[in-house]
Amino acid sequence: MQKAILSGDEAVARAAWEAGVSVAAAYPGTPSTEILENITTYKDDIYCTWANNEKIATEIAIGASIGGMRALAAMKHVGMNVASDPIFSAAYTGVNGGLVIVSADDPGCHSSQNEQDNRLYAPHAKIGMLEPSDSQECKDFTKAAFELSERFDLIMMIRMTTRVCHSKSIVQLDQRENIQAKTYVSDPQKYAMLPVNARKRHIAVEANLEALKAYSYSSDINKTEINDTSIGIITSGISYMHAKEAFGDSASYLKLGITYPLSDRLIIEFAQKMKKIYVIEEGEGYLEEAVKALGIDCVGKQLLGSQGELNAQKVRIAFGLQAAGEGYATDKTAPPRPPVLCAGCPHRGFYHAMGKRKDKILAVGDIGCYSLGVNAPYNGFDIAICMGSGFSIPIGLSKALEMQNDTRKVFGILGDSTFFHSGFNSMVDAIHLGANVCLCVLDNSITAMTGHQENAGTQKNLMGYEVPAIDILQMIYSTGIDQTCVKIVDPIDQKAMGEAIDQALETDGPFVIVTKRPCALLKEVIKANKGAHCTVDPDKCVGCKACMKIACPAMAFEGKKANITDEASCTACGLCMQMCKFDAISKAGI
Ligand SMILES: Cc1ncc(C[n+]2csc(CCOP(=O)(O)OP(=O)(O)O)c2C)c(N)n1
Repeated sequence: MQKAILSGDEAVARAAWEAGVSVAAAYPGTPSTEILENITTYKDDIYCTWANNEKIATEIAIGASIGGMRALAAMKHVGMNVASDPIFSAAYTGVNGGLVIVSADDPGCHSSQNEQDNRLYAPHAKIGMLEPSDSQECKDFTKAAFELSERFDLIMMIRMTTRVCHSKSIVQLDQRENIQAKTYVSDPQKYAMLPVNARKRHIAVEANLEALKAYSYSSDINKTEINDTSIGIITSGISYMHAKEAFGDSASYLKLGITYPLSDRLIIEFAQKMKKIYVIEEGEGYLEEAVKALGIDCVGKQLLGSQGELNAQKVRIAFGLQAAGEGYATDKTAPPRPPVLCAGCPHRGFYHAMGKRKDKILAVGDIGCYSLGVNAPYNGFDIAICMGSGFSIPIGLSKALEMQNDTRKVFGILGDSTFFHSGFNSMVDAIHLGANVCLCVLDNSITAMTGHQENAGTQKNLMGYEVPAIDILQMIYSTGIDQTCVKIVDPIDQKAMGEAIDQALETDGPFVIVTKRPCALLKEVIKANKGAHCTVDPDKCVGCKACMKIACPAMAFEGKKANITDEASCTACGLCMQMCKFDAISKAGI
């Protein structure tokens, strides 16, 4: 049998193909992004697409499922908040073709605005949940999830975490199953969630969950390992790996693969064989609360806490085992390296121009590469909560300032992908309400932060086909905003950028700035810039450090002079040239 070394995300993609999935949709988000990117490998068999947001991705998958095909939607944990509206109601309808939602959680907030534990969604939304621990399980559980979804008429969730998504391990490969499409039969009582139908479907989903719970007792997706019975560990997902690494064979394990609904019987029978029970889990005390609710005495969260990622060392320390030494320790510490905007990043020009007018502005950011503008030297904004809120928080904030006679103008900042995700909805309200705000769309023609995914503004889709790019400007004009209050600028051009911001500051009411310049790391941009870089004439440089204020990582100050120390990453954007009053910087290699 063929084997491959796959990441968890790649294994889920493979599972989708092997399970006969026909439609897959997602909005990118670390650590889930690679699932859809890898599903494109199978684009001859699976129609796969980025959606504008997670709610839409989920609804595309729901549509395909109702239409009789197996379908998958993938998202990062916070994406599930966006998708929760359709998930909670489609949970009542159940499925036709199997429907699987993948939630990739980010304990430790490596690349997220929070570290919510999405296991809590499963009981709340009334969907089944499986938690793989490694890549083989990612494949096996995802395939099983499609079967369980159809067998029990439930939406199934695969709940992963960063280490499961991104670690690689050996996976056995199988062939694609030949899954027959299920003919769509009109059935509004099942699929039209009006109150009269929803009440009945609520009864149905509870019964279906009970049936899955009964199945869970004897399912081999849950595993019991009996070793020494003085300690019994109840665990799931990546936490199983950490527990096993810390305790080895000195404890027994109940490794739960089906973590909703939990099999009470399985937990009770395991606990009865053990002297004491530890619950080892990352994040919230989800399993622990369920175990305690069965009247079983156990320890877990009081020792492990709920913040950050778990690892074997944390487990050892929490449970009083001998800490492993050398393998984990080093006597060197790396200097702190906060993430910076790349050399040539168009967002740098925007933040520099805005920074010069900072006393007149209170800015709200959003989630994207431009989030890095929060750091010094830009200190570009004070507030950032979630995708899209960069254009709606300013509505309330500007009112609050107005009520306190604070004359600063509130700026909202978000990117093209975030604009399509949910930013446009907020813009419509801001303009409709006549809010005294300046809304800035930093359009770099790609979803950069998550690794250059296409979005509705790009001319290619996920499968690589040509598609019409949706024009952001036409969308903005469609709100009916006075067109003299919309400025499109190249953010590197500091004169134009400054003038646009000044005009926004002089305008009472809504103003929109669209900065348009592609991400410096786009393949086409790199190709077009090949060999081009800036250079500093040391004879003209007076060492005033004015050019250092833009904090470009291609530049450094050496021997009392500025220098382009990293010519390879310099894109010759020319922002530094505009900072120099002594004409010491010029472009070369063009
Ligand atoms: C609800 C939600 N979904 C997905 C993400 C992951 N994510 C963070 S930034 C980002 C894309 C930002 O792209 P864009 O707005 O175009 O800005 P850029 O990074 O290109 O500057 C995504 C998808 C998230 N943080 N929250």
